[in-house]
Amino acid sequence: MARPKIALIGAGNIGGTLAHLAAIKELGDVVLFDIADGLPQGKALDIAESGPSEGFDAAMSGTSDYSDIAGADVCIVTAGVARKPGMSRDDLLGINLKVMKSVGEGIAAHAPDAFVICITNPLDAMVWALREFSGLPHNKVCGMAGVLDSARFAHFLSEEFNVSMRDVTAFVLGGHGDTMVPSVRYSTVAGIPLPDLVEMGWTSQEKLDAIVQRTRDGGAEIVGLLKTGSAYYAPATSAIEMAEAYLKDQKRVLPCAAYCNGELGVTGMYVGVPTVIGAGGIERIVDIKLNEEEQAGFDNSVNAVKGLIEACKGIDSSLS
Ligand code: A3D
Repeated sequence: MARPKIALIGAGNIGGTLAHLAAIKELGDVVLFDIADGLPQGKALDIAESGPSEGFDAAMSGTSDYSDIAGADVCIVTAGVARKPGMSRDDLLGINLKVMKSVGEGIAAHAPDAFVICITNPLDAMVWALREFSGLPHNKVCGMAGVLDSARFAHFLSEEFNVSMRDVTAFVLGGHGDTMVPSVRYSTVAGIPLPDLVEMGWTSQEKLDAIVQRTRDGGAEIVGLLKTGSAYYAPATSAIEMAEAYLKDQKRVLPCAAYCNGELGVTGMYVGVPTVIGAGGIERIVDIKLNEEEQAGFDNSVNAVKGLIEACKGIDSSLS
């Protein structure tokens, strides 16, 4: 059977890391696409030359021609611009919306059967726009954010409790922005919910609140340290986890930006919710019940995303 084909639209920091991870994990042959002359070709050749040492079988190529993504099984979209210090994700909206239009049209023309994972910020609005521009089915277009935000939360928790990250399950809902909702009640250490761990004296409520806030600010913390761009190792790893779930029909339960049709009280937009990812794409949204406080935080986050979608419609009249 032929290897799956993975198209990476955007060959910058995340795109290059995605290509390297996809190769090392032998998920399929990789095509890097970018408008920057020589960048996708250069990264593809560099990664291919790591093959003999790493011992992977995966073809690598770089291109600026959409016809080369033809028949891709998975497209991961990072095209656009990233944050610099002092910028919010929302500041990227105008520029990246235009990019989503060209990417959406490129995917629709050449890879209409692909499972599409958007990473470009502001995430929840960009994945909505990308779906609108591409016209692909809603279950085949999603956004990566919840896996990353949950991984950040899990990392901070494992440090606080001094336990293996493998035993921490953390869970972040809502839009990928300052209003995201790290769920304390649904996050556990080996199945023990965080509120129980506070009662058991493993940590204090104050420390837990600080970890929740650090999770919300996780992207900005890295932007502040790097000064030239935003995080890319963990974002790429998170998207590869989602792509692998699709390609191997793993039925993974992963939080991601999915199109809601009434689930969690949301209709007609993308927002971070727990989903099941398998060969059918987003096969299911896990319609969990939130308590009053969680629902208020989630609604606030949904409203922030709605505002961004309205702003997109104001910029591009074809979206209204
Ligand atoms: P960067 O290294 O700048 O790469 C972006 C690439 O996109 C560059 O190589 C550009 O040449 C290319 N590009 C620009 N316009 C187009 C176009 N029209 N078609 C094809 N390629 C184009 O950024 P990055 O890889 O660090 O980040 C990419 C995006 O991901 C940014 O929008 C970030 O804000 C976002 N991001 C999201 C998360 C989430 O968790 C959602 C995390 C980190 C970064």
